[in-house]
Amino acid sequence: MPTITAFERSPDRGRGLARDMRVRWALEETGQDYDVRLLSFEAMKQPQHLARHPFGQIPTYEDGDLVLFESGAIVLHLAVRHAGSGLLPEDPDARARAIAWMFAALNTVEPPIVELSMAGILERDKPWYEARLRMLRDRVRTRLEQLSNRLGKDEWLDGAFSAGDLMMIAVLLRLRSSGLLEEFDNVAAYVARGEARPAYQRAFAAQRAVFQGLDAPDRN
Ligand code: GTB
Repeated sequence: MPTITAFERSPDRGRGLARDMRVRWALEETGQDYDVRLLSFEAMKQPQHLARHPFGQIPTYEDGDLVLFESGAIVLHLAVRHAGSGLLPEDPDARARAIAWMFAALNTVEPPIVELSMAGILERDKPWYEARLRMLRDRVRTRLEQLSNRLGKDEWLDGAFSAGDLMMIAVLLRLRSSGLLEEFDNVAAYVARGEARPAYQRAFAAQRAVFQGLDAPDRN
């Protein structure tokens, strides 16, 4: 059974914002049971974990001899390995486009979102914070508007739900408390559709159970 790593005490208090959530979601979409190794911040920097993850972070994924880091690489591996799960389309062109959406989520949409949330944590007491906040929120808004234009009235980004949607929605969820998602009705509805998926619900409950000190709920 694969083992992933996650925060022993997630700073988000079980709101599913840390990047193990997207891996848990992909594991659930592909129907895999998995173990979770919970790590303190200190343990993440020890040699045992650095052998799994050169940057001392979570999540990681271990299955037999394979050890992987980077949430995008792990989700892509699961989607390829469990081809029947539908996380990647069979048609080669559609598959390439789904992978492009994964990269877009990680490389184009996530960076301004991370910058915005880091500013809220690290720069709140600076005299220029309000001006910078406005600029960072506008940068995120630009991406949301572009995404909204592309999505239009569609259910998912490119045909059926794929790993591209999983990654995009996991990234967009980091905006939940910003109020920005609500400015774009179709994007907010898209995120809600992702959250409503049973696999997402199981993954969310499992990471929340860690915060609440409970056993993970049974899969069904
Ligand atoms: N590119 C890597 C990936 O996609 O896997 C990035 C991995 C990463 O940033 N991991 C973070 C980590 O291990 C946890 S997810 N940080 C500890 C460290 O670097 O020492 C980032 C995260 C953390 C907490 C919240 N939160 O509480 O809301 C949200 C996101």
